[in-house]
Amino acid sequence: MKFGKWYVPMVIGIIAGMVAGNIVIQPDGPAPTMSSSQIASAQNKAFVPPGQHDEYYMFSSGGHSGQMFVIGVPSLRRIRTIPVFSPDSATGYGYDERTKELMGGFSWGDAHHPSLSETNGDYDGRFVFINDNANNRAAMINLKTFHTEQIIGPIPNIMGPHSAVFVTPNTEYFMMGTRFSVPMDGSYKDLEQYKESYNGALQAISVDQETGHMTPAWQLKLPPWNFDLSDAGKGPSDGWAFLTTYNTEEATHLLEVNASKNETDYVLAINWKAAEQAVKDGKFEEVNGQKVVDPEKVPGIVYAVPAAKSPHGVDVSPDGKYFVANGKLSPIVTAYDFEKFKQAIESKDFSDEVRGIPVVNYDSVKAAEVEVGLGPLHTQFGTDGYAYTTNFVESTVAKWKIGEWKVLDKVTVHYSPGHGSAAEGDTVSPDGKYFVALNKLAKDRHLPVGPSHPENMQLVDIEGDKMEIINEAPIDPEPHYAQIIKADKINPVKIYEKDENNPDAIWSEKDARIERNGNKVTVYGIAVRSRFYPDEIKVNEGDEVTIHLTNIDLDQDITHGFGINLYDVNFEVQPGQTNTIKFKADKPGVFPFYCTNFCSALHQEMQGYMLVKPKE
Ligand code: RUQ
Ligand code: CUA
Repeated sequence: MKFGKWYVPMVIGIIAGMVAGNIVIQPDGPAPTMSSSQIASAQNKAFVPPGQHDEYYMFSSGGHSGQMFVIGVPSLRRIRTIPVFSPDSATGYGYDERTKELMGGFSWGDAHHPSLSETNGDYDGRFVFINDNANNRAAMINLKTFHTEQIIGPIPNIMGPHSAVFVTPNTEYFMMGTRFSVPMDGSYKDLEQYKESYNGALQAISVDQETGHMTPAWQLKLPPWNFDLSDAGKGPSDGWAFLTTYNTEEATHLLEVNASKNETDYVLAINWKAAEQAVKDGKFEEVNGQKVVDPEKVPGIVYAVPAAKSPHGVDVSPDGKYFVANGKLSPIVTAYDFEKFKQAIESKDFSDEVRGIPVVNYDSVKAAEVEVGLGPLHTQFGTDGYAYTTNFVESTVAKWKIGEWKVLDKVTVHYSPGHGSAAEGDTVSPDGKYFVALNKLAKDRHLPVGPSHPENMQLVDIEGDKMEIINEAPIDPEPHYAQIIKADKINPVKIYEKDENNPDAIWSEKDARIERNGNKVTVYGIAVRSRFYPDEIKVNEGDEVTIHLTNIDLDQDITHGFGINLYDVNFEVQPGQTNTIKFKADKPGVFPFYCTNFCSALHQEMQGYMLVKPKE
């Protein structure tokens, strides 16, 4: 393969840029970046008047907050935070029994890439999935309720599933590639044994089409490299997944230098239908209860395609004909022609083999190298083959076009964009119109709030020839990726259906009661504007208390909370919902409980007493 030598000095500059950033903070706030006519036009396009709804939902990862943010586009208003991997005292997430169990003993997660469910390659508005890079988990949020319904993991044999989650076009699976390599069986091995005893992995998760429930399906054993991002093929490339690699140097220390030595790393192209078949044919090994396929022993599943220098994102074009690797340490985006890739593997047009994986001849499959700018990380698509790449180092978004393979426009963003998200921009039919740059640094863009600043989202109008920034908003750490879906594709329920079969629920105050069985006390309670039944709960010190609470206000947005003073207990019941909390009455005394969620003019009266009788 021939990557020109011209970019080598640039790479050194890029590495320096990655470290230092290229931003000078203005002591008195930012220099004006818009003229008054630009401001007027931006106001027209991005303003959503009070009482009107946004045209799109954006589902954004909350990064190491562990949560998911729901944001309106174009207003960029944050509408909701959905608790996923971290507790949320406001909603009682992580406190009530259901969500405590979901969290599985962890108190945080590192959410990176949301993925909306798809039908025929288009978002269908049923579910959204997200990975936890820290604890090898994935979560499913049901978009009927906007509640996290399932979390799976920690999944054995994988470590740091960063290149996740990206659903296949009919949500059959999503794939999770690992950022870290470890001894796959979970054993202890010294780092000196890295090359022989450590491995990366790809985890396929299958999805139940009715419920959205996730099941670990199979795993691929991969070389001890770092796998960064992935994307699923579509159309002609359906059945394939693409995965970027870095640290093919297999370094274990000072990766900043030692993982940047090779001129090329790879995109791995994975024939997941072949992997599925291998599992059906029994060509796997069972490791910690997981089905592990070793591509060295089962050829035809994994191929490597050279890519310039530690590529970051990999993105499949809407028509599925190209996959593009974003250079990160090289100022190019490389587009590969999927048809040529298939021909190359059929005719065994390989230039090399690495760890038993055939390396496809770069020049045979490359469609183009697009010089997009410094530090390209991710690409999203618009209509008619337009593509938008975020350049981290130079703080720009570059617009280019499939087929023309050259930059047509650039807009400066503030500052250092990671991912970008275009309206339905990774589906088979992107909408164009909006692109949100998810900038890692805000620096001087908002009122200063101490040494650390929020992240910064900027809305770019991509309808015309020239891109234009028309809105921006600060956001808590940390949107990695986000997906933007047309609002009318999502139809949330207004209340929880009354579930007469739930043994924990009661629907009339006449059924409210406290049952005792030895030292176990069970409360069947009701929350209704503006009282609790019962409003006196008398227990003995040391009792195990279970409270089932049903909100019988079948009325949209009338949520009640239930907090007990000094008992570290708070949870909520949404309209029609039954929730359960368990705790030990280990402190004797008198403890008021009260509704924590403002629900009516008599909300302040919505209270009661828990009396904990001391041990004799
Ligand atoms: S990564 S800034 Cu966690 Cu998605 Cu590219
Ligand atoms: Cu119920 Cu406030």
